[in-house]
Amino acid sequence: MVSQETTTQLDALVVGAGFGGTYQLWKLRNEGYNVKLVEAGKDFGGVWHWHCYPGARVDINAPLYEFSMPEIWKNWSWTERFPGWQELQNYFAHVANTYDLRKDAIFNTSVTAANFDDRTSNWTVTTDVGQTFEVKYLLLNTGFSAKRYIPDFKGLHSFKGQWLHPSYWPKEGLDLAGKKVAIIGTGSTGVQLIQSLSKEAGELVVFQRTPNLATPMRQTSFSAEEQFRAKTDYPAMYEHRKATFGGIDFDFAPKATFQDTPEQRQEFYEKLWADGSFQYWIGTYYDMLYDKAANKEAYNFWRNKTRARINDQKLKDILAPIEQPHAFGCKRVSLEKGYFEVYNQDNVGLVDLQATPIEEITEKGIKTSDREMEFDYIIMATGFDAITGGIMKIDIRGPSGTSISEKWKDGTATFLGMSTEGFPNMFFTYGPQAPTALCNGPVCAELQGDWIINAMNYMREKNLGKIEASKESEQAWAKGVHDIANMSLLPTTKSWYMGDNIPGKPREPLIYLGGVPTYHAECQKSAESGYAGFVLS
Ligand code: N01
Repeated sequence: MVSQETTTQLDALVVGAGFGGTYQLWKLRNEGYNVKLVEAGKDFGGVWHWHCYPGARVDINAPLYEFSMPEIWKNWSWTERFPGWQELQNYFAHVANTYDLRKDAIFNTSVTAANFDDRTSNWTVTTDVGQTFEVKYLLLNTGFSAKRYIPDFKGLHSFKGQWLHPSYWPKEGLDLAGKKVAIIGTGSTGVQLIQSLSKEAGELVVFQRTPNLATPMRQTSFSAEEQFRAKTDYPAMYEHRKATFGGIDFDFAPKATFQDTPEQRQEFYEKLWADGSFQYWIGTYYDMLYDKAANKEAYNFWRNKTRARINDQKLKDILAPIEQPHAFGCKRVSLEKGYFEVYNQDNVGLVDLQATPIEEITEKGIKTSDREMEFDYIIMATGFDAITGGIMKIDIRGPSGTSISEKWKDGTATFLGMSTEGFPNMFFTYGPQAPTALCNGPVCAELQGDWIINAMNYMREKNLGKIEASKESEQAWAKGVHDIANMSLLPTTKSWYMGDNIPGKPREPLIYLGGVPTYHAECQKSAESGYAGFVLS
């Protein structure tokens, strides 16, 4: 029995203060719900609260990467096409101040457990600082990178220097001048850090397991005047981004790779290369993610461009091998600024972990199969238990007592990538079996947030107590997600999109590959037919 004195009663509890949670807190309050938000960090920002390592910046261009509410964008302008973490934190502060959101946010607090009581149709939610909430709706906005991943390296804790995961970078920074620094991992975080730390560290050694097929970021500065002039077009831009595959401002080209002659293809790739950003892969031929030969063409173009930037023959073969290492676009393509030129510097070294794997971390540094190297710092840019980790690390139990971790231990099952059978009145955003990491964050935060809140409004209007995905709808949705992924090259590549990066995690497509418009249409289809696929009572 929950004690009334120590329990806060709410209509909804929002977990997480990134784009998803921020949007829901604002919107739920507007719709008259009694709501609070709980966040592990000190403020709004989500990944941008945590990811403040040197060089951290978004790789979706402004002003696409922002909310569509006029009172926010009319009073905000960006200084760069790809803003850095400080500017993104300032943006979240602007949103929080505009709507006075902090009065309903509880920071420095993590949700540890949630149990559903079938008699009351409420969730009892507890936190690591001892608060208890009794809420009708549990809204998880934990994002895809809430659970850090540190490989279980033998001897890690014996290291006498300092090791850290980049999402715990000290706010005051690290003084790396003259220091020997190791970075393990060359994902998006690794690439950004390597670019920055190569300018600071005395010596930087990169430990690469898989090359990052990164493309150039065409960064530019923005003036407030330019943006002010463009603002009349913003409402149309927000509508248009919802109609594109990735929630951005362009789409796949409406032609297949081999419809063009080799000369036309080269010209097309050159145009995308000069244009930069994501365009190189989402904007390329529509068959690039589905056809092996088409994908290889794209890789070969990337490889030739990239090898020309690296001086040393051996380094060329490790960073941009002649043989295609994996399908282009099926592992996150990062945007880089001078990343490959970094390896031409005298203070930067590269260890190919495929040839000489790490055997252990020693007191002094890192021992691979052929030598031991000494370091002052080891940076673990080794990623996250992506997409599902943030949800599964909470002990969430539905009416049967089964936990979400037990339910998903052999693979995820969701309906519309926002709900799962056996867990009534619980919704999640930016989670498994939704466009998630292939969707521009604020776009999916708004689409999914609107859909969830409309469902809650429907429940309120009809005076209903419980909404839960049915087993059948969940099975059909999972099958659809798998079928689309199996048509693509995604399963041919080891990546966190497939759960490959965490030992023991089931291998499955964690992302809905049908694109934002199709996803949105599926969600609307259910809503417009009285939430078909859900059991309402
Ligand atoms: O993590 P990752 P991340 N031994 O999982 C390597 C977003 N993001 O933090 O590829 C040796 O991508 C691993 O090697 P491999 C973005 O969506 C965006 O970099 O598995 N190495 C890989 O190189 C991104 O995708 C931005 O062979 C090991 C690296 O560690 C997501 O966050 C910036 C290892 C992990 O790469 C995660 O990116 C930053 C081991 N045991 C992040 N285990 C923007 O630009 C792992 N690795 C917006």
